[in-house]
Amino acid sequence: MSKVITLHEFIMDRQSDFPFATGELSRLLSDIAVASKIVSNDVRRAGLLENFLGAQGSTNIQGEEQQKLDVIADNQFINAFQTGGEVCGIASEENDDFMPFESQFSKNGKYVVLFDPLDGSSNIDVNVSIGTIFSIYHRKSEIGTSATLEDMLQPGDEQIAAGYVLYGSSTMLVYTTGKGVNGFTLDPSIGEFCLSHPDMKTPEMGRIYAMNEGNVNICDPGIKEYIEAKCQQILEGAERPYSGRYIGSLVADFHRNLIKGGIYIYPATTVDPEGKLRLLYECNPLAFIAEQAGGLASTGRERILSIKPERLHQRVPFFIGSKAMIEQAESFLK
Ligand code: AHM
Ligand code: MG
Repeated sequence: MSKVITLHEFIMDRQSDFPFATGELSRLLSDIAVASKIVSNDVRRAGLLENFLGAQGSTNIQGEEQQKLDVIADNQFINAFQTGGEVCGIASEENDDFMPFESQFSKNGKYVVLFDPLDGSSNIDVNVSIGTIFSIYHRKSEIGTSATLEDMLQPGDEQIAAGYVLYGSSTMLVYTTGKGVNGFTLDPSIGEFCLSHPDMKTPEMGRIYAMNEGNVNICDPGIKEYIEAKCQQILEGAERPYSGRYIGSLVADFHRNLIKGGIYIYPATTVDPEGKLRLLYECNPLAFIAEQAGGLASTGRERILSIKPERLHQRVPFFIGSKAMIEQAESFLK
């Protein structure tokens, strides 16, 4: 029987990949793992707990209705970052503005974290997979001072680490620090994330496409052409067309495609002219993971990780997945 490697052991082993590492990033990743175990527990029991399911009765800055679990998860992660000491401020999809942590303890933190505490919230009440997405940067502002907006608005290429937690049929944490992608499955019997998917690589070409096809007539006609020509035809050498698979939960759709190969598309539409997904909390972290696994992420015209963000809640059109499929889709937009 091979030895079980826990996330904690793995993070500690990998610390030596970074010369002069002080252990703060390792502690921050461990804090995220602990918070996500608590959120996983909440998600697993939500139907049994009072005040866990349903709408909170408030909307976030993007005008979307917040679910109770969105807010519970948001508070759980903020608490982990605020008490950990490695983070000087955060920005979350659920909060209007970024949040500098004002204690001197936190002001001495080196990092900022941008995150979506619970993505796919329309799936919460119907027991379908949801996820947490996070992105970590070195601060730009001086250590010892308050975090600034400039700390938050860094291009995705500057990410130090990024990852997601998928609350699916099992709970998984997948992350990268720019040296490949590794996945860990939560073993509920011991309460530990254990290495289950070492050095994840995504197939160069897949046979799955994921898009809310209700949008196909209100987006760039090139997307409809791509789907009709490349996904819905029996192409030479194949027995059937590609499979359409859309959960409407980005982490779950992305994770499936990462493993099996595929493309995920959320385009700009006449309803959402900039796209729906948020550059800082959703697109950048997943783009970092996709590229580290050999895939690609773009707006259809521009590489996601090269974009210089202008606003905290900026949205972008999003194409992510297997390299050959993204390139093919992009060729229909030119
Ligand atoms: P959320 O952050 O409010 O949960 O919205 C993001 C979600 C993604 O998980 C998913 O891929 C997409 O929105 C689904 O949107 P739609 O229902 O328009 O297809
Ligand atoms: Mg989201």
